[in-house]
Amino acid sequence: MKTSYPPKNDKRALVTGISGQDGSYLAELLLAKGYEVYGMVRRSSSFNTSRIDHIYQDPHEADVRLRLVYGDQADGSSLDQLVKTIRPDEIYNLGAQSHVRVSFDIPEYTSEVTGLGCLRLLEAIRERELNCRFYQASSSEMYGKCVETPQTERTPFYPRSPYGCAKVYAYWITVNYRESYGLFACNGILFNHESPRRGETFVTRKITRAIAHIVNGLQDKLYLGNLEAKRDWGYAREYVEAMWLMLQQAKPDDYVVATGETHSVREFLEAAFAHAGLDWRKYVEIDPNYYRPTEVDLLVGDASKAKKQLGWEPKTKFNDLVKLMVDADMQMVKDHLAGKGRVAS
Ligand code: NAP
Ligand code: F7E
Repeated sequence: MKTSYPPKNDKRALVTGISGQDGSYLAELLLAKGYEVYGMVRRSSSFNTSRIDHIYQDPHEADVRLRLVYGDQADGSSLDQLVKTIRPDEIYNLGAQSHVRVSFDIPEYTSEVTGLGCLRLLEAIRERELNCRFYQASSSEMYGKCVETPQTERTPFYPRSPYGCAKVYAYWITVNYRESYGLFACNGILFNHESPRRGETFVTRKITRAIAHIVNGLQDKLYLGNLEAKRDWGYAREYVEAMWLMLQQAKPDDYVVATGETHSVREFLEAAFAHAGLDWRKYVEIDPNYYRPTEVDLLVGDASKAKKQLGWEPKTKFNDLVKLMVDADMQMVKDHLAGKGRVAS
């Protein structure tokens, strides 16, 4: 399909994790700003680009703005080659094994990809003496067993999972390369952010997708773990704007990105089932397999620094996020049953 984009702005961005939730929204944002975008994908036995198929361009088109390139966070040589050949002005490191529960099952792999993957990119930038701005996708999971509430950029970390530990490593190595070598490297400490493109095994999407299946007679029960955990849930489309803003500042820095509100999984369930006119108690059962060896009980972020310095503020409130996710899953199931595929907005 032929696609037209706004005038080029002469900037090249490399996005790892482009096939993920955030990568797809960030790619849309960068393309709309006139960037040439290189998206790193890993080889898979089945297609793994459904979130970006709607912006994919045939590499033979004139004026190609989005190119997909192969690489892997575990393969330093591939990352180095990409940095060397593309010579990006900005790198957004979003690639990760990002599932907290799964990180207990594959801790070594998670550390390799989510932790060391960041170091490999920083080393490639340093070795190639590239004048490039770097964004690291840091996470509120680093606060884990929180030592203060709300969490700010100054709150000490206390990670509670192999994923959280890997993100703490990536956070500090990003700070270290900024301080040691003067790299323009930033950490965005993003609290949970969701959307219709959220992976199907994260709790919000698992719930909204199940509701659409239940309403359409495709599923009877929804099995969940801990309903009491509280999260600060925002809308992913808005959070990628904060990533971009961090790399446009005069100086590199670290920022919390959050809504400042916290809600339990139970509250999400209630709101989502109510929006579909259902009582969640009739459908939900607890399966202890979804419990984690160590849980993060409560997260709530203070994003005042991002507001003050980046001019960034969240717009979508909790109830609206719940509704937009339920509505999108309802529509997706409807389209699926009608034999039509569609990308979530
Ligand atoms: P996601 O949907 O799980 O996407 C992760 C991306 O990383 C996918 O494109 C995935 O590729 C890619 N990836 C996984 N393993 C890789 C490997 N070995 N080599 C190269 N790429 C690999 O995650 P997300 O929600 O968009 O989050 C983006 C980033 O922000 C992640 O680093 C995550 O840890 C972090 N983060 C997320 C949140 C949140 O609430 N969403 C909050 C804070 C931080 P496939 O598509 O092939 O699997
Ligand atoms: O769990 C509870 C679970 O997997 C949220 C990632 O993007 O955000 C995400 O990590 C809560 C936890 O997200 C189920 O125990 C109950 O307390 O949706 P989640 P997460 O662990 O907060 C952070 C910021 C990241 O950086 C991560 O990459 O929900 N929960 N029942 C469940 N969770 C799941 N997945 N499945 C359940 O059935």
